[in-house]
Amino acid sequence: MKLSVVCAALAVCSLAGAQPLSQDAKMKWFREAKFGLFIHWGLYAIPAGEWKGQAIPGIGEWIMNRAKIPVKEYEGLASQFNPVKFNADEWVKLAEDAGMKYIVITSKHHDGFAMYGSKASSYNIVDATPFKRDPIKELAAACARRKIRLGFYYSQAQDWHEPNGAGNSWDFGPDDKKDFDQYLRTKAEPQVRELLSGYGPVCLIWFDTPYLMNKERSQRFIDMVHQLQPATLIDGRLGSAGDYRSMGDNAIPNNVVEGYWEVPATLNRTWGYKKDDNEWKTPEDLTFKLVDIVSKGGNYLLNVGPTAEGVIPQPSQTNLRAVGKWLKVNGEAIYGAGPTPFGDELGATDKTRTDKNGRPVFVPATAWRCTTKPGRLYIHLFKWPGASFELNGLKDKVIKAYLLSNRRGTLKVKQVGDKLTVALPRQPADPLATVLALETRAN
Ligand code: H79
Repeated sequence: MKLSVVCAALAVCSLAGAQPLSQDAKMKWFREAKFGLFIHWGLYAIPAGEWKGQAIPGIGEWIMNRAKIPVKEYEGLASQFNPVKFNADEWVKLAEDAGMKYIVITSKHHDGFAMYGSKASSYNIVDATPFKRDPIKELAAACARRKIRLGFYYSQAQDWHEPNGAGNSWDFGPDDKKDFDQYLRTKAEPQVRELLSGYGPVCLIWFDTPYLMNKERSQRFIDMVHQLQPATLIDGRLGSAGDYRSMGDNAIPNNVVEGYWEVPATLNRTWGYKKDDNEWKTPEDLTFKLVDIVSKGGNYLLNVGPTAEGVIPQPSQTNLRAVGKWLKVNGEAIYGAGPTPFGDELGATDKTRTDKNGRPVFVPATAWRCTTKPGRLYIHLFKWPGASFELNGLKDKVIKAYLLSNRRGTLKVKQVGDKLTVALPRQPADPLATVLALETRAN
C-alpha cells in the first residue's frame, strides 16, 4: 500500500475517533426503531388535488404530472407558499407521541422544488417563497432536542422542473433525448451534498423511482454519502443495492422476509395533501399493520401530508396518537423485536383461487401475530380466542406467561408435547391488540 493511502485511511479513522462502522453497527438503530414518520410536503399541498377547478385523480404530489402543468405555471405556486402555521416542534412531538423513532421528509420531490435553503438551485422554499424560512433546519433542531432521527427523501432521478431531469415530457420531451448526467452533476448531486453537510446527522437518504439510473450514476451518490456521513443509510430505490430493501408503496409482504427492509405506507390514499381524500385507515388497522410488518422482520414508515398552511390533518394526528398510546403499553414487543419463529398464523395460499396472473391467491389470517426477543415470545391477539390461547409447534419451555398490560398477573400455562395452552382473562385488555408475553427456556 502506498504511504499516502495509509495516511488518508488513518486520517479518516482518527477523525471519526473510532473504527469504521461495521454494517451490523450501522443498521443497529434501524433494527430497533421499527416505526418511522414519513412526511410528504411541498408546493403540491396548495392545489391539494385540484387544478383549475378540476379534481385531478391519483396521488396529490403527482398533480403537476397528472394535469401536465407547465413548469412556468407550476412555479407560480412558490410565490403563494406561506405555511405560517408550521411548527417543527409540534411535528416532531407528534412522531414522538406516535412512538415513532425516525422521520423522513421530502427535501425535494419529483416536482423539483427544494423544501430547504439550497445554494444549488434558487427553486427552493427560502429563495422562492414569501415564507423564506428553512423548515428542514427547524426540523433538524427539533429532532435533535427530542432525540428522533431525521432522514431525507430526495427524488434523484425524476425532476419535472429541469430540462434534463427525468419525467417531464410535456415541457421537455422524452427522457432518452436528455443530458441526464448534466442534471445529476448540476442539481441532484450538489443538493444531496448540501443535505448531508448542513443539517447535522442524517439517518438515511430515501431515494425513489430510479428512472435512468445505472450502476455508475448510483455509485456517485453512494460515494458521496460514504464520504460525508458514513453512518447514513441508503434506501432500496437508488438504482443499485442500498443498505436495506424498500418494499413497494403500501406493499406488505405475505411472509417473513430475511434482511433489513421497510414498507412505506399512507394513512389515507395520497402522500402529499389532498383535500378530498378522507379514506383514513383506522387505529385498529394501523396497529395490525405495524405488528404484521414487525412479525415479518420489517420496519413501517407511515406518511402524513401536511397542508399548505403547515398543519398535519387532524385525522392523521388522532390515528397516529392512538397507535402511540398502544405502543406505550406494548412497545417492548415492537422495538428491537425479531420476526415470528412460526409462520402458519400469517395465512396460506388458496390453491383453488387464482389472481389475474394465474397465481394462487394468498389469504392472510388475522387472528394473531408473534414477535420475538431472546427468551421471549410476544403473541399479539387481534381476535380474542376466548378462555385460552392455544399454540402448536413450540419446542421451548414456557416458564412464565402474562399480558404486557398487567405484568404481575401471571397466567396459567399447560404444555403437553408441543402443544401450549395459556389461560386468558375473559375480555381483551386492549381493543387494538392484547399482547401475551411468554418467557421461554430452551429444552
Ligand atoms: O413519494 C411517493 C410517491 O409519489 C412515489 N413513491 C412514494 C413514496 C412514487 N413515485 N412514483 N410512484 C410512486 C409510482 C407512481 C404511480 C402513479 Fe401514476 C402516479 C400512479 C398514479 C399516479 C404515473 C402517473 C402512473 C400513472 C400516472
